Amino acid sequence: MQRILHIDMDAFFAAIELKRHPELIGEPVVVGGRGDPTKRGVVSTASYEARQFGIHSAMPLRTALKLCPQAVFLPVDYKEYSRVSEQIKRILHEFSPIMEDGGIDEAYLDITRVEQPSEAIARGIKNRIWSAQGLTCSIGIAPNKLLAKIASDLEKPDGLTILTQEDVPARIWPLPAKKLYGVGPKTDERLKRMGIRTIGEIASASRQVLVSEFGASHGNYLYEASRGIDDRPLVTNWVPKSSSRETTFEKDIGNRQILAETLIHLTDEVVEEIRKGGFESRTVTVKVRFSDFKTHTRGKTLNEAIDDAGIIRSTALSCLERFEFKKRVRLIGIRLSGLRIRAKYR
Ligand code: TTP
Ligand code: MG
Repeated sequence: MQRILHIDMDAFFAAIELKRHPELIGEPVVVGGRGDPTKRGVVSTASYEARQFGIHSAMPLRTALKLCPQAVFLPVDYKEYSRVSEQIKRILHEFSPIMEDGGIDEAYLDITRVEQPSEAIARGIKNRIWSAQGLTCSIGIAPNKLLAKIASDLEKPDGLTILTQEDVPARIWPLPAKKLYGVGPKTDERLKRMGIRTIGEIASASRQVLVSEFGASHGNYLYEASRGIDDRPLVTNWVPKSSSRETTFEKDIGNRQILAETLIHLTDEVVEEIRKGGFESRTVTVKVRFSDFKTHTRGKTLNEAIDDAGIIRSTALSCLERFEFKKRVRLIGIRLSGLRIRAKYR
């Protein structure tokens, strides 16, 4: 039996903003556009406090302002949210390398072969994300992607829901039809006209009726999905943007041998990191900060991605050769980028 975990961060953009503005914790907070509710723009997300006023994603900021004039409006800082997202994905990837990136704040992990009970894995993930990022998430674990995603949404925020196939009638069937992946507004409308409002009511329709109404492909899908049946595999598409290490010397260094040895040491660490993740890299970049704080990089892109420590070491050393060492060095670093999933894991 497969075990699929779906994770979705709670009020993601708003939660990140609250870390920067802790004085706003408990207030209705809306993140959207440039943060000016009198200007054009839509709500990206709202804190759970703001949601109580009826504010939700994709609503015009002006409407949100009318619903809750005392709400605090903040601009979208997509760069920061992507950075945090990347950190979270790195954490998740350590729990299982079979991971599908589901968007900025969600992912699926195949934990079938992780030797721990489901609940312990979920608690472990929640604790790691909380201590590393100060953010809460909701996790669903189920025999497939379809049920795992529904499960992660059932007890938001800070939820943890484990579903088995046997839970489908009690936990899934009472839900509105639109909670089923693949039931958009159009399908939902047509279902309503057929007198079908819940997932359970879809499940009680015959395959024949669903196929004649929605066509073979979508009709058969609805028939099976409403029973919690889903055999879509995970698409292991996530790769970190890069892996890097750097170190600042206690005293500025002029000795080339020490620089080379330090670089090799850092290189071995990043190579170990990408190998552990099952990745390989095409681009090696060495960074040097001189005693006057001027920072320069030298890089090389290889013809193909590799994870061979020897070749990456010699590439890094050849990059180091290309600096002019007129001044002493304060910091040295290495970055491996152009990462991809190693052939044998694809
Ligand atoms: P969601 O996971 O849908 O929402 P959320 O994380 O804010 O809240 P929840 O606790 O219900 O999961 O989306 C993740 C982020 O994506 C959200 O913080 C902002 C962004 N987003 C938009 O910018 N526009 C949208 O319409 C939606 C739905 C999300
Ligand atoms: Mg979310």
